[in-house]
Amino acid sequence: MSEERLVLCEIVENVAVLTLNRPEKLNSFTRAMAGQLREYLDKVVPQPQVRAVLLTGAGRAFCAGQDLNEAPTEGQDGGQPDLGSIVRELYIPLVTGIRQSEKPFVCAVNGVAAGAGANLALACDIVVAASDATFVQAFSKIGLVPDCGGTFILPRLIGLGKASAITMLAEKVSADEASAMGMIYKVIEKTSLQQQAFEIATTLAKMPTRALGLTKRALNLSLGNDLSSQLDLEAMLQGEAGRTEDFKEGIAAFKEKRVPRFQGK
Ligand code: T3D
Repeated sequence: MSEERLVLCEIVENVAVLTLNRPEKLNSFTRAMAGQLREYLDKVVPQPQVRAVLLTGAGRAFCAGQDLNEAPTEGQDGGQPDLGSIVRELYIPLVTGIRQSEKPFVCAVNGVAAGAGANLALACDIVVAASDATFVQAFSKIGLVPDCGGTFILPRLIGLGKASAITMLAEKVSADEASAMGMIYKVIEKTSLQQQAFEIATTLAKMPTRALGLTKRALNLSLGNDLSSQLDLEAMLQGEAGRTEDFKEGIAAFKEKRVPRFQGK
């Protein structure tokens, strides 16, 4: 990993706190920054001590998407650029890393989230935003299409009509509007965003991690399943959850009328 810490990572109370850290460029993604985030997703998040992840940004923005100074307008041979290969190499691993991780991800959107930055936030399981944060599907303004799963998740979160409008018009959507249309979980007063987002993450980190992971798997697969397949999947996952230590602890705590002490096993 390079010397410059473009993404900060610390583990606090079983929460991996990942902070995008190029505040002077609104945490826009360079190749190096995407690489560092990917390394944390691959190497830190799977560690057993990590039972939840909090993703946020340093400074006044969450993330302004691709660093446009690094976006090629021509190929290495002077021909056409291949943005598809950049998306495959840099961004697809980040979104799949978040969605396929069986750890819960909280995103604290601390300011503007634009382009790939907006859709990376929406790939997280629980998205909270500061009262002055905004979401911009900025792609159409520069002649591009939404990536990072925006065309997948947005119609599912807010419906085709609103998804069409915000991706085509590329207008700023306020945190309140995003919450009202179901794009995010909730809006939090700016001054308490980080504390409240961390509280959500630590709450998740104390819960039965395996059950949360299996819940995430079920929700992911529901997006492509019919009811019958989903009911079968739930039965299969319930079987798996029922074999965890945390299930035994949950039942014991219920019977003993005490707070459960889940170990994430
Ligand atoms: O390789 C590929 O290109 C394919 C992958 C594409 C994925 C994508 O994410 S495409 C979408 C890329 N993102 C954008 O188009 C957003 C561009 N930025 C903006 O529209 C605005 O900056 C914001 C709406 C995000 C915020 O506006 P505002 O007024 O709050 O801030 P600002 O003054 O525009 O920006 C502050 C600084 O950040 C400024 O630098 P300076 O002049 O102070 O030195 C600005 O240039 C810089 N900055 C903002 N966004 C980016 C950026 N620098 C590089 N890349 C950016 N994306």
